[in-house]
Amino acid sequence: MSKTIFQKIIDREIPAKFLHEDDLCIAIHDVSPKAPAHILVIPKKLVPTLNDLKPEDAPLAGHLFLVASKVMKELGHTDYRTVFNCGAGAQQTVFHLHLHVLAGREFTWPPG
Ligand code: IU
Repeated sequence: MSKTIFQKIIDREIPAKFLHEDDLCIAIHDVSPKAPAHILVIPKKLVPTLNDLKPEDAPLAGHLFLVASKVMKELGHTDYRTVFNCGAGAQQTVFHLHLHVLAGREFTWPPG
């Protein structure tokens, strides 16, 4: 199976702007930001979608949110939107789990 674009970023085969890295995940700036701050928190483990998370991944899932919160604090944001797009019908385009975190503008609800 060919590597996802995020796996190539994790493996440093293609560049990205890193904000965080640890044993479980990375956080990078989205290359096409939808807000003044738009980061992606990406597990190193290849989990294609939220539907593929297993009960044993619970600590990993929680860790993604803690890293999101830490990075946004470091960037000076207390108000932000977190999004997992799950499946093509929800506009997921990269099938390697990632948490979007967006900040720095007004958001509407419900999302489009
Ligand atoms: P999605 O939820 O799968 O649609 O989000 C994929 C995101 O990955 C999207 O916001 C892209 O702008 C972003 N991205 C990136 O940051 N770097 C890349 O090389 C590619 C996509 I391809």
